[in-house]
Amino acid sequence: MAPPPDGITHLADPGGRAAIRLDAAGGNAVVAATGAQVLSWRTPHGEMLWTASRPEYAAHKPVRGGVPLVFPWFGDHAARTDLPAHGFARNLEWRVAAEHAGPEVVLVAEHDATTLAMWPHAFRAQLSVALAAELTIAMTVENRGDAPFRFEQALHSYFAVGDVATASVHGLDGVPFVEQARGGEVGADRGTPVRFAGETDRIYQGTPDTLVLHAPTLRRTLRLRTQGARSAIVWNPWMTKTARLSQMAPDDWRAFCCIESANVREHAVELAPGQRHTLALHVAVAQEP
Ligand code: TA6
Repeated sequence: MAPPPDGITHLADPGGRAAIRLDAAGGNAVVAATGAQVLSWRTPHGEMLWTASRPEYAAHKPVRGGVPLVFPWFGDHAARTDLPAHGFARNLEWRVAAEHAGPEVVLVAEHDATTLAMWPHAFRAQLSVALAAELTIAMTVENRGDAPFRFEQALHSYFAVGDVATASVHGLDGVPFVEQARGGEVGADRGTPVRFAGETDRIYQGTPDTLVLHAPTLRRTLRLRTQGARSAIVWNPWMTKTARLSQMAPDDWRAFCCIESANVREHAVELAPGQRHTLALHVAVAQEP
C-alpha cells in the first residue's frame, strides 16, 4: 500500500480508534474514522475546537466535542424514539476513500442493511477535511436510489471560547430563529450580536454565508464561511442542561459554544435520484497579539 501523502499520518485516537492527522501551516487536525468526526484543530495559537472534560472515545459513538456530523435527520427522529438523535452518520465507521497533498482526506459512508432499517434510502455520503491556513470541512450527499429523498444535516461544531458569557456571534442580525430552549419561541435579533446569558438553542433559517465568532477571553476571532448551508444552530446548554449531557463536567458549559452549519426543517435538502449536494465550511482564525 502506498504511503500517505506528506502531511497525512494514520494514528490511533485517545480511545485507540483509527484516526488521520493532517499537518499544515504550523498546525494540525485530527479526524476519527468513527463518524468522520473532526476531533481537533490546532493552530499556532492553540486548539480551536472544544472537547468535553470527560470524553468517551467509543466504537460507533461520537465524542462530545470537535465536529460531529448530523445526518440524515436533526434532533430527535420525527416518528421513532428508538432511533439515535441527530441521525446515524456520527455512529458509522467511515472509510478513507482518498488522501491528497494539501493535505486533504476524504472519508465515505454508504447505505447498508443497518442504515436502511433506520432510513429507507440508498445514499453515499462523503466527508472531506482539508487543512491549510483555514480548516475546510465539506459534506457531500448523493442519492443512490431510484426515488427522491429529503435529509437534514449539520456540521455540529464545538468551538472553544474560553468564557461563553463574553463570547458573541455576529452576522445573524435580523435572521429569524426558533428558540428550542423556550418551546420553539420565534424571534430575530435586531442590531445586536448573539450573546449567551442562559441556555441557548436557536435554529436560524435563511442564514448568510459568513458568521463571525468573537471569543475575547481567548483574544480570538473565528470566521465561518459556508457554501450550501441555509440554516445555522447556535447552542450552549448552560448550567442545568449540562447535568443531563454525557461526557460533560458540571462547569463545561462555560468553555464552548456550538455554531452548526446546517440544512434543517424547512431547509432540509431534497435530492432526485443521482443528484448530489455539498455543504462546505471554511473556518479562519484571527488571533489578537
Ligand atoms: O444542536 C443543538 C442540539 O440539538 C441541542 O438541543 C443538544 O441536544 C445538542 O444538539 C447535543 O445533542 P447530542 O445528541 O450531541 O447530545
